[in-house]
Amino acid sequence: MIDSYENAVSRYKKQGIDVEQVLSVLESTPISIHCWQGDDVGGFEHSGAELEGGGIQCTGNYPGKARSLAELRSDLEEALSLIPGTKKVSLHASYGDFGGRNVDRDSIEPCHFDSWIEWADRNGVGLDFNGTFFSHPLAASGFTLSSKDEKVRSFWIEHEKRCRRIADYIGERLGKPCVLNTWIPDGTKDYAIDKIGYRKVLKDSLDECFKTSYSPKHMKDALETKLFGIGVEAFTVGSHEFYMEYAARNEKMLCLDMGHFHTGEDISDKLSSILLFHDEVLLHVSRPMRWDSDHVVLFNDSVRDVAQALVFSGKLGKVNIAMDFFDGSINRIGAWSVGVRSMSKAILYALLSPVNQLVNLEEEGKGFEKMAVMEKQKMLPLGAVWDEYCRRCNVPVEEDLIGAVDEYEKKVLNGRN
Ligand code: RNT
Ligand code: ZN
Repeated sequence: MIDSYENAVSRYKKQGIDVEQVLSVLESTPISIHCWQGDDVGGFEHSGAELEGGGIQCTGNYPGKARSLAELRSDLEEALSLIPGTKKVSLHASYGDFGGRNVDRDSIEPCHFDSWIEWADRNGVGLDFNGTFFSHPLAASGFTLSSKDEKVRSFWIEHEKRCRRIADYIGERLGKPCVLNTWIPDGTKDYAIDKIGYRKVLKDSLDECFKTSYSPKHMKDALETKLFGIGVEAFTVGSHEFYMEYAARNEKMLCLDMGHFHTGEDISDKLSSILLFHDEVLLHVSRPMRWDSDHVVLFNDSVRDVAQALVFSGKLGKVNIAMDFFDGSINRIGAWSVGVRSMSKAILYALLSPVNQLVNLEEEGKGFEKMAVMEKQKMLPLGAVWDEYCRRCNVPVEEDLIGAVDEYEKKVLNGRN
């Protein structure tokens, strides 16, 4: 085993790559793991209204779904033990610790997240946060922050303001910035006429929400753009262009979700443009299949291209990498582990690229040679480096992953039905 790692180190060294240094960059690059893969984006509000109001769909009913905060935390701990490197956990507002009480979205408080902060501290992870603008009766009209109904709009403004205060509180208590992502499902199924009207309402709502400023040491706002959703085919208020402009003019971070563009669009290509003008970006790593289907992420070409875009632009440290997928049809801990590990493999692959050599060949106009070097990289022993990384991080190597997930299923998940 060690032999094959040493052999890999010397093969990469010949390409001018220092594998040890690559592993230390990889290990210190945080990946934010979304809590919502554990319970199919249900949340634990006990309001009985979880499924009303739409906005998000998760399909599949594989047994063993987390039914409480305690179960979700136990599942997350298991997933954390299978994923190498520095980790954060991304929470939705609907996952607060409400102690069995009905706490509506316009009444959530920082104290509802105290037990998560303590949990995160114990588990050595940071926390990120998300406002929950879906699965609620006041989201049923298809509009939240862009609603023309003042009652609906002010309810969601209050929610967003509270989310910002909570994110600030989390970041301050954990001593690491908490990224607050805002995604709203607003839009229409069929052609909308007053598009500019809805967008003006959204702009005004955001202006109102962002009146309070918080230290970026504690919290950072991100705005997630989207093309369309099921039931919102014709018009999405918070489109890519809308948020590009809003974020640029108001110094907010953009959130790019890999499932939120036309299927033929190259997400990786967007990053170097955005990162030239924005200091940071939030990435939602996902695997869209024909639409924004949120399939479990794999180490496929588009994820590899995204990782390379970050490394090639020298902006890896400026990108908040977060996962966003949910599959209820397979073992959910397995989904987390494969999905997050795939992103980590992609970053490793990108870090092992001979960037300087490739840039030189490009500048010399040596197109064939550049292509040949990129193809050669595909044949180098990436797997041996990955295995060694997993061993050092004390997580299962590929061969042992299924066994570890199965064991937890037998020991814990099967007892839930
Ligand atoms: C929806 C967005 C959003 C959600 C999560 C649950 O299309 O991608 O990020 O998936 O907030
Ligand atoms: Zn997303």
